[in-house]
Amino acid sequence: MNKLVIGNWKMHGSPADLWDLAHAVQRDGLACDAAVCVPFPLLPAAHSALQASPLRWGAQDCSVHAGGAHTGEVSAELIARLGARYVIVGHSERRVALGESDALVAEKAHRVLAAGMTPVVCIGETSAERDANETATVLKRQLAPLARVLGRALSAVVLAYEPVWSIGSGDAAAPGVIADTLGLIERTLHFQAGMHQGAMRVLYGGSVNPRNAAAIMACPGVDGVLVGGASLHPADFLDICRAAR
Ligand code: G2H
Repeated sequence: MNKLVIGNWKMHGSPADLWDLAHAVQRDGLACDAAVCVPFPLLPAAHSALQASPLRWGAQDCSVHAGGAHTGEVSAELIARLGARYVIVGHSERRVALGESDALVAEKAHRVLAAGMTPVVCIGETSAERDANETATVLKRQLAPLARVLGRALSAVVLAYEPVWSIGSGDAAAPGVIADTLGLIERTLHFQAGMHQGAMRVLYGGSVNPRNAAAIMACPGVDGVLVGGASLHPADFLDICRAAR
């Protein structure tokens, strides 16, 4: 399976930035499967700029509700109508700032799948949890509702392991730490959901850049990367995609 590189623009970007990226992809081509997840108001611009491009697009969250009287919410169905293929759910910035629970994240992943898109489910431990040897406990707790809510559909999810201590820090986790933790995730998925190795795509996220991307993507179990800051610069994003080869 091709590696998958997903950009998470967070609360950044503009229609002009999307067109710049589209032109860079048209000029250089894409060396792997890739997508960019943009703020909601940029989804129509992503549709315009990328519809003829191999680069896919997506959102960074969705409502847990399918529709109805939920002021300010955006349903997975509405996102899908704008051509999106991916929706990030459970990013730690939302878990921490908005108190999103493991159960809520699993329900959102279910909504994304029901709307015909791929959920990119983020999991990961804080530095305090790692220091306290609680990484395994935290990851098992985060994964359990996913297995329960999604059942067999779990294999259609893209999982993103993003250690919270690495996000936006400039310090990506060391390849050995990534490989060990992905091994732990794989064993947990086998125990909780009977999943076999390679049954779902697992990405690493946290301070990925053009210099460390090749080493990270060479780690056992890494099927690609979720990229924040470096995805805002087309040249860096495409260099990371090239590192996927
Ligand atoms: C982690 C990552 C993208 P960054 O949040 O999801 O961001 O690459 O800036 O650490």
